[in-house]
Amino acid sequence: MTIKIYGSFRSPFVMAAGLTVYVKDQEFELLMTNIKSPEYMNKFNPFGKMPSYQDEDIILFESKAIMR
Ligand SMILES: N[C@@H](CCC(=O)N[C@@H](CS)C(=O)NCC(=O)O)C(=O)O
Repeated sequence: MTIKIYGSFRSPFVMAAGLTVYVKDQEFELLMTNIKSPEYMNKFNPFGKMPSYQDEDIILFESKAIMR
């Protein structure tokens, strides 16, 4: 399954997370969603911020955590 990053490259935090995945030669999809929706906040990021990261059942938020 391809890694999914939720957010927009207009955000420097999303760009940093995306670039980190890219330089590690991992394919990823960039997906935009309503980051304030209950579905997003319950599953991906309780703060309603981007980016969030999904690799199968691993879900991360906070760009610095994603980049590590
Ligand atoms: N500490 C967070 C900051 C994320 C953040 O502030 N993202 C902004 C975009 S640059 C955001 O989601 N803003 C929407 C909002 O706060 O409503 C991280 O590093 O991921």
